[in-house]
Amino acid sequence: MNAPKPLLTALREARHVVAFTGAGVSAESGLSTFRDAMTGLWSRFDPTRLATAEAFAANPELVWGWYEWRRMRVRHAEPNAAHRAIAALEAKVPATTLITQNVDDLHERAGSRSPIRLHGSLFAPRCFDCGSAHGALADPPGDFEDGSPLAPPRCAACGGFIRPGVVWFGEALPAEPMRCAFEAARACDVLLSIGTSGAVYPAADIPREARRNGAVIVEVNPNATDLDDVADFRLRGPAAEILPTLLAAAF
Ligand code: BJW
Ligand code: ZN
Repeated sequence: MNAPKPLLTALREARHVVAFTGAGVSAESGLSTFRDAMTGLWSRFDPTRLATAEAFAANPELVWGWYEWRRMRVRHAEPNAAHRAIAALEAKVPATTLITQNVDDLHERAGSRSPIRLHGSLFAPRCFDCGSAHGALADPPGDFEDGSPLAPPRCAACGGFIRPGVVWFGEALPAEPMRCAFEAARACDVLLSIGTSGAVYPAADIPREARRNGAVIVEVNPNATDLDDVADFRLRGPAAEILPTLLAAAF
């Protein structure tokens, strides 16, 4: 990839950079995205129909089993060159803010300091009824098969079911991360939108807010997205190839 010169200049002159990431940044670590084709046992399920409080209330074992399967996949995945390039960018440009929609921990494992998490984490379970935080999860039993239903643990405080600490459809995003994310969007000179379809709101408003405030928007994605219209530069390709090349050329 030959990065356009004006893009390299914008990156070099930027005082504040935002990296805004979605599931595509973890695709090359072997983790499934949401809106690309799903494979395997769970291909017959629509993830959006598992990612709601109503789905959990109706069938906690089904939803908990799906999230435990995903948590296990993340535990066995490794950060890729895109996660590492973002961590290296934080080292080069201290005023870099990483905002992620992802619920995996690959940014942290690549060395990113403290990503702003908009959609929670697979590793922060809490009570469905009273909200109490639950401790670290034990691995599922040895006979747990990928995708099979699994009874959620019970809350030590009230006996309610423990749920995944993620943000489901219809739920509010966490207030403080949202405030910090929009503040960074308004302050940045360059926003890199990496591996996201831009289909889910309010997160997808972050690049739009940055654009309205004069930032240069750079999209890194092999495919067209709902954010194409706000991007000044559209770099088509896998993040693990494009990002290291781009950042090495810029810095
Ligand atoms: C690569 C690659 C490679 C592949 N390299 N790239 C305004 C308009 C319309 C609807 C709404 C609206 N505002 C709110 C809504 C409703 C709803 C919503 O947005 N619906 C839309 C789908 C229409 N939003 C909500 O419900 C939100 N809550 C809310 O609005 O609350 C209001 C409220 C206020 C006050 C009180 C109460 C309520 C919550 C949204 C929560 C989203 N949660 C999920 C699940 C998290 C848990 C889990 O992981 O299971 O978050 S949904 C899912 O989508 C997940 C992701 O973070 C999110 C974004 O997906 P992402 O990351 O973009 O993935 P994909 O698959 O879409 O895209 C992957 C991209 O990667 C693709 O472009 C590929 O091309 C690319 N790619 N390989 C680089 N190698
Ligand atoms: Zn409880």
